[in-house]
Amino acid sequence: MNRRSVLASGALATAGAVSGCLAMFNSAGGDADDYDVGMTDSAFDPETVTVAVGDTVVWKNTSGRSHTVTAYDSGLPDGADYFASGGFEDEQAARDAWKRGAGGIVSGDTYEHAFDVAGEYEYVCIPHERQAMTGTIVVEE
Ligand SMILES: [Cu+2]
Repeated sequence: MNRRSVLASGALATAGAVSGCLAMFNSAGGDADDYDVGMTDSAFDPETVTVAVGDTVVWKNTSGRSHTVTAYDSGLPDGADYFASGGFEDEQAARDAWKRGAGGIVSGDTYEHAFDVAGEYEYVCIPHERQAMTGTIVVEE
C-alpha cells in the first residue's frame, strides 16, 4: 500500500496540536498522520519503523536543524535500491554532496522512499553520525 504525504494540504495547520500523537503511528496502519519518522536535534524518532513491502516511509524534519537520511551501502538487503535524501546513487556520493551542502532536509521538510524489497535497512544522518543519529527500517513481506 502506498501513501502520500498530506503536508501540502490543510493538515499542516493542525499538525502542531496533535504532533504528540503522530509518532505512535506508522504507515502500515494507514493512519492520517503526515509522516512516519520525525527528527529531534540528534535522533530519528522513532529509531526503528516496521512497514510492509511496497509501503512508502515519510521522514519529516521536526527539529530546527538540518539532517540527512542516508542509507549505509552495507546496510541494505540484497537487491534493494539505495536511498538517500538528495537522491544520490550510493553512500559515498551522499557524503561528498553533504560536504558541498547538498542533500540535507531542512526544518519542516520531508523525504520519502518506497521499500519494495523485504529486509532491514540501516541509515544515518551524516552531520550527526557522531551523536549516533541512525535508524532502521524493517520491511516485512
Ligand atoms: Cu542529523
